[in-house]
Amino acid sequence: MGFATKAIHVGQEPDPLTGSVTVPLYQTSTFAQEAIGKHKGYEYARTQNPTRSAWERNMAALEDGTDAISFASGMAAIDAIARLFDAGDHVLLAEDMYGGTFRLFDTVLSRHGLRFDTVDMRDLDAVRRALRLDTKLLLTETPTNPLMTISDIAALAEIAHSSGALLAVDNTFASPYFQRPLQLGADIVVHSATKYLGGHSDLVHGVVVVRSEELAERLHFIQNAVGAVPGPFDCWLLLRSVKTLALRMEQHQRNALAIAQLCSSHPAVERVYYPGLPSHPQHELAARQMSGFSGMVSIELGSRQKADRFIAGLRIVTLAESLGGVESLVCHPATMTHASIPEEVRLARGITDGLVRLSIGIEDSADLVEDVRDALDNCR
Ligand code: P1T
Repeated sequence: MGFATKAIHVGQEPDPLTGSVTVPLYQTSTFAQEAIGKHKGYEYARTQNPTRSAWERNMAALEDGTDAISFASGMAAIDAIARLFDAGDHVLLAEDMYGGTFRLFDTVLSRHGLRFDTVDMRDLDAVRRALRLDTKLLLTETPTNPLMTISDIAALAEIAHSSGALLAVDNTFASPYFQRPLQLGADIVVHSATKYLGGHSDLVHGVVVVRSEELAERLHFIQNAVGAVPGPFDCWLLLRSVKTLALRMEQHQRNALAIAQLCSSHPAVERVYYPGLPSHPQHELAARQMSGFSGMVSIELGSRQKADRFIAGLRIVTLAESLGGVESLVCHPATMTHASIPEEVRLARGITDGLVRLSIGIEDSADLVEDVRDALDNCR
C-alpha cells in the first residue's frame, strides 16, 4: 500500500457500529464495565482510548513500524524514550539538535543519574570514539534543528548495534513522508507531532514508533505509568491531518526549494542551509536516505541587526516558534528555540545571532518568494 493510501485508511476504517467514515472522537475519561473484571477492553482513558489507538495504528504504518506510542508533546515522547534506561546508563546525543532536547538531558535527566555526552553525528569516527561500555542509546536528529546537518542513519545503526546500544532518530524535520529511519536500521523513531504531522499549528503532541514488540510493550507501560498522555481530541485532529500529509509535504518541499534557491543568489545571505541544494555539504547522503528534502531552510545573515531587519520586512511569513504548519514561520534560534544552550556552545556550533530559520508553508510559491525577496532587500 502506498504512503497516501496508508495515511488515509490504516486505523481509519469505517466505524463498525455506525459506519461513520471518520474515526469517532471518544472524549471520555473512563468506560462502563458490565461486572467486576468484565469490560470491552477499555478501562480508563490514561491506559487506553480508542481514538488514540486508531492514531497509533496509523502512525505505526506511516513509519513502517509495528507499534506507535503517543504522548502529550514531543518532549514527553523523548522523555519516555529516556525512561527505558537506568541511572548510570550513558546516552550519546547529537551536538546539533532542538534546544529543548539538550535541556531535558542537561537539566532534568542528568539529575536522575542518566549520563550523556554530545557528539557531531556527521563524524562517524567521533561517534565511535565517544561510545562507552555503558552507552545504551544514540539519539540523533536528521535533518537537525536548525542547521540541517544530516546523520547517516544506516551507519549509526551499525555503530550502535555493534556495541549493544539502540539508535533513536528524531524524524520531525523530514516527516515519515520523506524519511523512514526504521527501514534504515534505527530502533526508535520519535516525532514532535506538533509539527508536520499535525501540520496546522493547532496542537502539541509527540509520538514514538518502534518495530520491536519488547520496546513497544515497555513504552506502552511507561505511557500509562508516567501518564504524559495526549487528549483524544488531539489524536482525532492528527488522524485528520495525516490524510493530507503527502500533499502538504510535496508543497512544503516545492516552496522551500524556491526559497533556498532565492536565498542562494541573494547578496544579503551569507550562507543557506537546505539539504535539497547540491551545495549542501551532505546533499548526496540526504538524497540517498531521504525521498525529499522537506520544508525547513535556515539562512545566515551575518548579524543580529540584519536578522532584525529581515524579520521586520516580512509580511506573510510570521515570527513564531514552531514549524511544519501550513503557514510559513520565521524564528531566531539564538533567542528562541535554542536559547537554553550556553552561548559559547551555541556560537561554536554555528547558531549565531545572524541565523534565521524559516519553516516554509504551503502558500502560493510566488507570494512567498516575493515576501522573502523584499525582506532580504530590506536588510542589506
Ligand atoms: O514542542 P514539542 O512537541 O514538545 O517537541 C519538541 C521537539 C522535538 N524535536 C524537534 C526536532 C523539535 O523541533 C521539537 C520542538 N521544536 C520547536 C518548538 C521549534 O520551534 O524548533
